Formats: sequence, structure tokens, C-alpha cells
Amino acid sequence: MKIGFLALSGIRAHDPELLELGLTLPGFVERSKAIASLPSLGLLYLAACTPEGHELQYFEAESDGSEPPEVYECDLVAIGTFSAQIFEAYAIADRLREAGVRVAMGGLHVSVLPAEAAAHADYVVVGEGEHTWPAVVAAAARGEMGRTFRASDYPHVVAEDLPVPRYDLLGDRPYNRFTVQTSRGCPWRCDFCGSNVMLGQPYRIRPVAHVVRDIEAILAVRAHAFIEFADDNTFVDKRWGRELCAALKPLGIKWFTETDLSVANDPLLLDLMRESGCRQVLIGLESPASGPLQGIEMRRNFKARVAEHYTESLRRIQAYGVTVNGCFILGLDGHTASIFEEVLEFARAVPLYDVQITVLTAFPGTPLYSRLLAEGRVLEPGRWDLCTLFDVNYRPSDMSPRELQEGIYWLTERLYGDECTTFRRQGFFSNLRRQRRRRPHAAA
Ligand code: B12
Ligand code: SF4
Repeated sequence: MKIGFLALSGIRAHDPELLELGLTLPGFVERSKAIASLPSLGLLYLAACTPEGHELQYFEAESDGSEPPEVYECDLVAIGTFSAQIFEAYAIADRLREAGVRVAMGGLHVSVLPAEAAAHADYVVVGEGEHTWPAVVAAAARGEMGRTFRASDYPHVVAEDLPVPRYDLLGDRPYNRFTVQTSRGCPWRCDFCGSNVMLGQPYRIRPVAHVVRDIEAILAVRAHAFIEFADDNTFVDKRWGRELCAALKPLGIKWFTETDLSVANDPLLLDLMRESGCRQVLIGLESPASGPLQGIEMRRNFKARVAEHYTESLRRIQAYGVTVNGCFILGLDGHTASIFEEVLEFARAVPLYDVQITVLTAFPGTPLYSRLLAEGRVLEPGRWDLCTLFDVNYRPSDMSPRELQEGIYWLTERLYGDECTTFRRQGFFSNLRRQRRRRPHAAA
């Protein structure tokens, strides 16, 4: 069979005022450009798990929701899904099926709502795809239709067995960054988390040698590629993290990852991160003060417990020359209209090199979604296209939806404007210079 892997990349947001603001603000535009064209690692894994004897091709649908015409030449097309683009994905799947192409859908959104997806796909996959995908291909080859495959009916995906994603299928499309996974899952359970809660798999780290092997496969197709680790939370296991960074050092790459704040407590790890090319870590702080954080991490209340150390921990990480992109969720229960100024002050006081602000978003399948729905606070239930992290689709506890939206415009303009961006970044560099004078051997 001719099998196509169709990714819907790019970023999504609907609020026209925010879009207009975003287009003109330097800090906002930079991050959007960096991530707008990441390839789909999930589909590259599926390609690597496809049984021999099929012809494989990787495609990208454009952010206007249009699919390339060549995808219609396939016998079977695999589509990966996130909630924000699900209606575009369903529309493409409908067009493909009308043209006689069989369609398989998997990924975060359809893993939670397989029945919804079954109206648009011949095969729906719930959970990780490495072991289910060969069964989908076999069913398609036999001409069997209308099936849902669940990862839980197959052996667990073992981190040690993950193959090299088929980066070689990416062709010449100008990707800014390439993704690699060093681990899967996260030991924490934040009630809003749209990635971890869904697949329900344990936290797994990969053998360091395999991560290096995957990066070398990327460098073989794109020399000097910037690497983005598509992990939920990379440095949960510090000993393994140090081993990983030591092994990355000889590769001479630059990389970015998502982690929690606990890296601040491991100076050796921070040294190794910097030396191995870590340019930035993205950390979910969610709120500058601990009050609204109470209970949002449901396992050990991790986020509320570490909040009092935010400033010193962030300064410590940045003192090693690793920039932090601190992420805040606006509109958590307990956030009043003062939160916008609090976030602005906090970002300047650290100062954070980069900041990401998003709206509290109830992704389907999360405890947050069930709670807000039960409390009658979801404004338009089923509007998955509003799950962009930028559009308000719920009633905050201590503000009106409009106040939240306007507060975000206010904060966006200030945080990402020239003055604040320059202030935060100059602050980062002058702290770093001061640190180097004090500890010349570190932060080299
Ligand atoms: C890289 C990334 C991106 C890339 C994605 C590139 C791409 N086309 O895949 C870019 C930058 C484009 C992106 C954009 C967005 N993202 Co994003 N992104 C991530 C990130 C960091 C990693 C995803 C990843 O690579 N995972 C690793 C792979 C291996 O896992 P996977 O994709 O789930 O695939 C596995 C299974 O799901 C399954 N599978 C997947 N597809 C298919 C298909 C078939 C047929 C089968 C059988 C199986 C299968 O098998 C795979 C292997 O096991 C996650 C956070 C995280 N740490 O997970 C957020 C995340 C996925 N993003 C998120 C969001 C909200 C967005 C945006 C809406 C942001 C915005 N406002 O624009 C957009 C969505 C736009 C769009 N086009 O859909 C949310 C999604 C939540 C949800 N339920 O939808 C996440 C979880 C972040 C978060 N915690 O909030 N993102
Ligand atoms: S720490 Fe991050 S990845 Fe882990 S559950 Fe919370 S939001 Fe999700």
C-alpha cells in the first residue's frame, strides 16, 4: 500500500484582537516562529513502526486547513490530532474518505473521544501508536473497516524498544527545529494537563544511547539542526539527566526542553545542561503565588509546595546561562483581576528571559474539563477548536470572561513589548556577567 502520514502543524488562535497584537510584539513573534513548523514526532514514530513492504510519505497540511493534493494518491492516511485542529482534521478525513482513501486517526484528541472520531475515520486509535499501528495497517491491507484499536489491548510500549523516528521522510521542508523524545509521560498529575493525563502511561526514560542515536539520525538529514525535546518533563530523574547531558556534549548541538523547577536544586546537572548546549528550559510556574496553585497538581501538590522558592530557583537556573521560559496560566480559580500586574511584576523581578502566558484551557479528558462542565462553567461545550491556550471558553471563578480576555491583552502588550523584553533580557545577561565574575569556572 501507499501510506501517507499527514500532520497538521502550525499554531492556532481565534481571538482576533490577540492575533493582531501578537503579530506586532517581538517576544511573541519569536517563539511563534520557533515552534510554528515543528514536524509531528508521533507520525514519524508510526512510520518507523510500519511493517516492511509499503511505500511511505510524510505530508503537512497547511495552517489554513488545506491538505496537499498528493495525499489523495495514498491508499491509507494516518492523521495525528490535537483538540485545537480537530475540526480541520475531520474535514480533511471526510474529503479523503469521499475520494476513496482510507483514514486512520490517532493522537491526544481522538484518544479521549474515539466515538466522535469514528464518524470521520475508518480506524481510530486510542493511546500510543507504536503497537497498534501495525495492526491498523494489517486491517487496512485486508480491507477491514470501522475499527477502534486501543493501546491497552496490546503490550506496553517499552522505552528501550522505541525505534528511530523516520526523520528521513521529512524532505526539504524548512523546519526550524526537530523534535526528539528523551522520556515519555510525567510523574505529576496537573488537573489541566492536556498531554499527560490522556495516555495514562507511566513515566518512562529512554536509554541515553538511544537519544544520542536519534539525534545523530537528525543530524544526518539536517546538519546543525536545533533540537527540541518533545518531553512532558525531562529531568525528573536527575542521575539519568546528568548522564544524558554528558552524552549530548560531544554532539555540539543546541537544544530546548520542558522540565519542572526541581532542576534548580542540582548544580552539577545545571552545569552539564549549559555545557551540552541547553539554550532554554520551559517551566510551568502557572501562578506567581501559591494560593491559586493549591491542589492543581493532584498527586503531591508539587506546584503549590515549590511556589515559595520560585524566584530564587529561577535565578539560580539562569545564573548557569540557561534561559528560562516561565509559563503562567491566567484565570486559575482564585485569580482576580490583579493577576495580570502580579505576573508582569514577577517576570520583571526575576527577570525571566522569556515568558509564556496562556488562558486556562479545559482540554477534553482532563479532570479540569469534567469539573468545569459539572459546575456549568464551560461557555461553549464541544468547541474543541477553542482549545488553543489563547481563547477563553469558560467562566473564571473571580473575573468575567471579558475581564480575563482584556487582562490578557493588557499583559501581552506589556510583557512582549520592546521595553519589557529588552529589560528582561538585559537583566538576564547582566546577572550572568555578575555570576561569572563570582564563579568563573561555571556558566562558561
Ligand atoms: C511538539 C508540540 C507541538 C508541535 C506539533 C507538531 C505536530 N504536528 O505534531 C506544534 C508546535 C506545531 C504544536 C502546536 C500546537 N500545540 Co502542541 N505540543 C507539542 C508537544 C510539546 C509535544 C508533542 C509530541 O511531539 N509528543 C510526542 C509524540 C511521540 O506523541 P504524540 O504526538 O501524542 O503521538 C503518539 C500518540 O498520540 C499516537 N498518535 C499520534 N497521532 C497518531 C495517529 C495515528 C493514526 C495513530 C495510530 C497514532 C497516533 O502515537 C504516537 C506515538 O505513540 C506537546 C506537549 C507534550 N509534552 O506532549 C504539546 C501539545 C500537544 N500541544 C498542545 C497545544 C494546545 C497546541 C496548540 C493548540 C497551541 C496553539 N495555540 O497553536 C497547537 C495545535 C496546532 C495544531 N496544528 O494542531 C497541547 C494539546 C492538548 C490537546 N489535547 O490538544 C499539548 C499537549 C501541550 C499542553 N500540555 O497543553 N505543538
Ligand atoms: S508537571 Fe507539566 S507535564 Fe507534568 S502533569 Fe503537570 S502540566 Fe503536565
